[in-house]
Amino acid sequence: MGSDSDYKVAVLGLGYIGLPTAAVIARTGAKVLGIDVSADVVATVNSGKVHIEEVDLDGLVSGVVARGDLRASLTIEPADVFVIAVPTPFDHDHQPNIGYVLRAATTVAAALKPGDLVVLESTSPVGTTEKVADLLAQLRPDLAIPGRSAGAPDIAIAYCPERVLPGRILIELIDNDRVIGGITSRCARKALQFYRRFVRGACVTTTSRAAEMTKLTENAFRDVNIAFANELSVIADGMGVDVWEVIRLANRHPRVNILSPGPGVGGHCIAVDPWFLVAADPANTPLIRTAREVNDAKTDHAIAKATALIEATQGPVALLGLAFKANIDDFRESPALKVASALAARFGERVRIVEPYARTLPDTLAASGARLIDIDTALEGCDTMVVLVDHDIFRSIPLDERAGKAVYDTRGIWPDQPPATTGPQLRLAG
Ligand code: SAJ
Repeated sequence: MGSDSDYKVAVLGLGYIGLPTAAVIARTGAKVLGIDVSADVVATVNSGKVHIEEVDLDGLVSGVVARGDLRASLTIEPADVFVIAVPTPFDHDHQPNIGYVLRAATTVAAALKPGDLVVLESTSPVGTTEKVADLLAQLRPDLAIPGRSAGAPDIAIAYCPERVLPGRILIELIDNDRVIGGITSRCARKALQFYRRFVRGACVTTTSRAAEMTKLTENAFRDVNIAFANELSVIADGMGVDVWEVIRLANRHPRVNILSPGPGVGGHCIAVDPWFLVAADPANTPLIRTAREVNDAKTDHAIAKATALIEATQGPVALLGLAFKANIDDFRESPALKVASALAARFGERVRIVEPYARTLPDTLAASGARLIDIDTALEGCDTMVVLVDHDIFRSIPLDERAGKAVYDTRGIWPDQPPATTGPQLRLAG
């Protein structure tokens, strides 16, 4: 392996996972090459800047680029380890699309040499790492591919899912346990040596198929549990019971731990990955599929409730938050954005958006007449409020500043909010 500065790692895909991963590995002193298909991303990283917001990532990237340990490029170069961290979206019919993974593997094939390790980190349907091995075997018949050629393999191939939480990526990249699945156990051991260089959490080895399914299972577990909370919120709403109080009380049971209802599930992982399990075995995934449907339906429920509130009130309405979850600037697959778009399309200029993590409104929202304002202007000028995201800045607003307002709080951040005094009977929870 040589000294650290001879150790070369190529990371394919400089997105939310690839860029932090590349920077963390570069911090260990290895020479890291980040590959991306976007010339803008490559130029940004090479200038020591970042194109995504993540706590502390800007300082880390500027440091490792300045030291010459991280460099970005549009083209592949030889390396000891190739880490694939590209998107795996689903198509319109919820079928997983591994096209980017296979394209990245094709890129890697051109640079492979005996002794190299290829690791797939992208969330993938079970069996994808084996497809990568098949593709490499086809493209590089000169190399002995593990599980595909007789005799000692020339390279190692493994799957190691990322598990980091946006907003805590740099911490969780180091501290979380990692599941490392090899095409063979030798491959898993090779990959284990690589991850031990920068991971403080435990690294556990298994097969590539088990590791792939583990990743999908983790996100499906969370989706099913959020669906339970969302279903409860709708039932409680119909019964006139405060769901947040019920959950707080039920969670006092030593073996009950209910998650939080909200306006639906967003982001690029939990709302997507369970479909990979459903697509693989539609007949045996009624629970996982239903959870997805319950969480998507909760967004429609939130739109209907907010619509009823806004129709029953007058004047400007403040919608608090657009991000897919608290304290981040990521609006991908955001249920808050979906609710805001539906309300802005219907109520146009009455709608004011408060989103401290946005500098401007997305075009469709702006075109409908909605305006971006700050939280103080909203508190002064809006008697109707819909809480869509539980950003800390909203949570910390004391009761005396929101007393007398008509509020629909989809996140339960203001448990002390009294019922609205004007208009029809307005319920707060759900
Ligand atoms: N949400 C609720 N109620 C809750 C918890 C979350 O409505 O009680 C909503 C959030 O508001 C958000 C969505 O669910 O819209 C997802 O947020 P999240 O914080 O649960 O998860 P992500 O998407 O930010 O990150 C998840 C994590 N997976 C798990 O916790 C099992 C993370 O560890 C993964 O690395 C990431 O998916 C991924 O990349 O797969």
